Amino acid sequence: MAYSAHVDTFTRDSLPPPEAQPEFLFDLPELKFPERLNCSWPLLDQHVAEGRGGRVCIQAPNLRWTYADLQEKANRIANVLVKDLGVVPGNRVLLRAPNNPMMAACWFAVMKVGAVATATMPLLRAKELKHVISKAKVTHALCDLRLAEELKLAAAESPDPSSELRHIRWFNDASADGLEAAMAQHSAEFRNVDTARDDTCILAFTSGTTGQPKATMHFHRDVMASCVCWPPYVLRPTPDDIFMGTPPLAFTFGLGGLLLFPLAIGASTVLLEQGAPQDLVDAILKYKATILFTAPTSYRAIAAIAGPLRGSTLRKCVSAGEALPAATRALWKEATGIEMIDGIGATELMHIFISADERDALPGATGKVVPGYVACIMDDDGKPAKTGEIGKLAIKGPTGCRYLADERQASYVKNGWNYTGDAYALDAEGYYHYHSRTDDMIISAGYNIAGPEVEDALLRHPKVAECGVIGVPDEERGQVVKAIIVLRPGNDPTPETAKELQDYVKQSIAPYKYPRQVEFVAALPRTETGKLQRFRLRQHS
Ligand code: 3UK
Repeated sequence: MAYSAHVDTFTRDSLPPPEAQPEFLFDLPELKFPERLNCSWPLLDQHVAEGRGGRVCIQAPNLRWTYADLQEKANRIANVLVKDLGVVPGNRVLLRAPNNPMMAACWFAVMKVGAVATATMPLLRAKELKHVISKAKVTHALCDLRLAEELKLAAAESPDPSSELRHIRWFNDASADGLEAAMAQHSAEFRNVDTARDDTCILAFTSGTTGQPKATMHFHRDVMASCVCWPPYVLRPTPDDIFMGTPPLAFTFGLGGLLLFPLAIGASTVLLEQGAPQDLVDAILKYKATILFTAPTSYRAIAAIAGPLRGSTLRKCVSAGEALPAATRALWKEATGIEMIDGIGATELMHIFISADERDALPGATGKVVPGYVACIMDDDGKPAKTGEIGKLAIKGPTGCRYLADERQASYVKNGWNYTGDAYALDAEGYYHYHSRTDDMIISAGYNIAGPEVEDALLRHPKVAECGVIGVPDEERGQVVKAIIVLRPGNDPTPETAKELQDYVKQSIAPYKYPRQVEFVAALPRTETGKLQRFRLRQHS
């Protein structure tokens, strides 16, 4: 390990012991990072140093920053952090905002000062923020003024002495004590802290569909590893691409797709605070976006109004966060003519590790393992499963799971492999086929049934807008398949409609998989990252 720049050693002291960590692979030549690495340099400062400072970097409503502009803002904020707020390398700085340019500038400022960015989802409430603050021992916060309320509550309600949140600065704030006023008092120059490649720079919280959210730790080298694996080998963007999308920057899917990947190649990004379907279609046309990142349900919702996107500048559409039903892929292609790029990623692994580009896409499969990573499907004994056999997905690569002081490290990492919690099968061509989360497999009368397969069958019916399929307890069969369905406008939630949908499923997949129970609802419970919350469907069933 290179000597650390961290003065505050909290994250280093909270790393899982070496034997509990995954094995890391650095086989590709582009993964041989120098020992001293601050990711702000290759992502931002180097562009300016090499004469690309005038290129457009970030756009937002009524705003256009070049690389030099972003660097100047980040430098000023870095000076505020160090000189006004007393940040030392290794401190955890909480970041909280909708996706906007100041959030991006703050993120780079945290990298520059060698601190640890702890970004939080905009919708988190005081109770959840309190957990983040105490778990990460957050010392400082930079927060969009419009999201102040819950953070103020969380900070005030933390009499807990372990909570050390000492300094908060609000941004997008015109007042005399806001961050912008402080920035004006400081120099536009800042010398980046000389961090080690294995100094932690981000703490990313998992979405926590069950139990307390876990904090994953990523180093400067992990940030750069995510930029040199999936993007150049699968996405293949160019410096003229304009990136856009909906995932929050607090979610590593959004951080990569909407900030790191465009900047890694000197391209540009459009940061939008609102991601409703119509906002997105309008913004794609207005900013001439070429690459879109969002979740499968969002593609389904946009497809209905995506007509104007056909023949527009949009050329690549990335789907991640949950399984992409073949029905949704087909719907999007019909609406726009574009074949989607599916990819599975995880907060624990930073970004996407199995994926296929638009030329190699195989409907119903996620894709092949991304260069830099290796994958294995394991049977219940932890041995490689046979081709075609469903098992547990295990991954190794340049990034991997390091939970901050969490016993659950032992269930994610075993024998050096990262177990993502997904049931997959590998085919003879090297494509990985998603079945379900390992603990979501439905077992009914001895049959294993994967909810997403039944969902895909239902989604092909023109009356179905969205659906979730779960197993519910049943005396006779152990479990039976239940579908919770949102109908498209203009259709009636009647027993006849239920019967019609059940018959439709029986005709398209093995009849034993059809949903014996059907319930119609107005909306499905989802996380801020677009994931269906099956445990909530099960709770209310
Ligand atoms: C599921 C998928 C099937 C899967 C993420 C891209 O989703 C991300 O991270 P999370 O930690 O969740 C990880 C879990 O989500 N999943 C994600 N993508 C797919 N399942 N097909 C997919 N394409 O269960 C996985 O274990 O929230 C996604 C990049 C960065 C990310 N953090």
